[in-house]
Amino acid sequence: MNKSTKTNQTSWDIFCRVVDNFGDIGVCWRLAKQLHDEYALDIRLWVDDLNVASKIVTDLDASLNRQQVNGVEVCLWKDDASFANITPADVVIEAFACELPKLYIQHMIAKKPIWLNLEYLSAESWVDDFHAQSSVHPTTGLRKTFFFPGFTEQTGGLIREQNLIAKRDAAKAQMKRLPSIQVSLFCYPHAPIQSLLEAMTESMRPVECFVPTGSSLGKIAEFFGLTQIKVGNTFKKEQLTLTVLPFLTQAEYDQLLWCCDLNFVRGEDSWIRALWSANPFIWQTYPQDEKHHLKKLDAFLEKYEVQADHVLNEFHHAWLDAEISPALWNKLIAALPTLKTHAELQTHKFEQQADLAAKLVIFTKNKV
Ligand code: TRH
Repeated sequence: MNKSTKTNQTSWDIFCRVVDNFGDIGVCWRLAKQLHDEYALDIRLWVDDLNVASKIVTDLDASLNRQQVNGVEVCLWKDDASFANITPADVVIEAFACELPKLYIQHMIAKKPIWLNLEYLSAESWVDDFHAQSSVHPTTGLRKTFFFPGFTEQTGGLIREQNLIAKRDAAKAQMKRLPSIQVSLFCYPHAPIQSLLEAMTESMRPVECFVPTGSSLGKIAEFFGLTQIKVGNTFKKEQLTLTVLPFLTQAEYDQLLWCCDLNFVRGEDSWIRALWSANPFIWQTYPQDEKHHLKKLDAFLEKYEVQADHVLNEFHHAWLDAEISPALWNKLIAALPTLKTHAELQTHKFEQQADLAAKLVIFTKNKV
């Protein structure tokens, strides 16, 4: 632990509501573990759905209301009444505006912990101004600070464990170059999956596509003229070989991202893991009202220094809002060597900034 990032606020509560899929718990679990591992903090992670959580927190027993997993105390966030005898921690993280239990907030009045709302990640420029702003809670007078992760020094930074880059580089040094293109595919089922697979069959180079099991399997089965496919299945059609993988641990998923020449990712957490892989990736933003996700995409592409006429821009927009043609696929594949150089440069740029956990700890230290 770095001396300058030591904090006296040693007990932290993180509240996580599983809204949808795995991103909410994916981010909260990663952060909880990092705060424990790197800063020796006592972390309680309150989760409202232990069944979903157990997909990410692989050692979790979903039948237990409280348990230690990898040094983090994971607790079921039940009803309000279950917080009657809970003393708040020194720092309280309300992830993604999940709304803390009312009784817990009442206990916070006496304790006055540092109360942070951890926001969703966005590369939009307004984030710089809103990060670390606070407001007074109307009924208790407690101050809540809005902590925005982000891509600039003015924001709360990106989740990145201290040893991640070294681990990635060591793993990459062992990898062999293959004649085919290795692709990982993690996407929402509304993506133009069938057009992508069709384009891959006509690829200028053979493609090996790896799909961790999930909600996109139905469309993939349809593409191969089947009603169902399962983990372990491999299919071949012209230039495309597709294999269905099990749902990986977060650590295994990182390794897949490091191995592949191109990664399709989505949501929030897999997006940033793809960034840290330093390999080219295509990000499918989480769909939002009034197509706000397109603005989020453009804001990111700008921070990632992608010009409007660049194939990465064209491909991202086609993946989000249209279809993938064989010509567009082959244009992307032809550009892979330059895309890789671009990815390495960009990743290196963001690696220079302090990460989210470090910024949270520094913030709490400066508060006392
Ligand atoms: O699953 P996501 O779509 O999650 C979210 C949530 O839907 C959330 O409500 C929304 O607001 C947010 O997106 C933007 O995608 P994400 O964020 O990439 O989370 C997936 C997690 O699953 C991530 O931690 C990586 C992990 N993962 C594995 O551990 N193993 C796997 O095999 C795969 C494919 C992913």
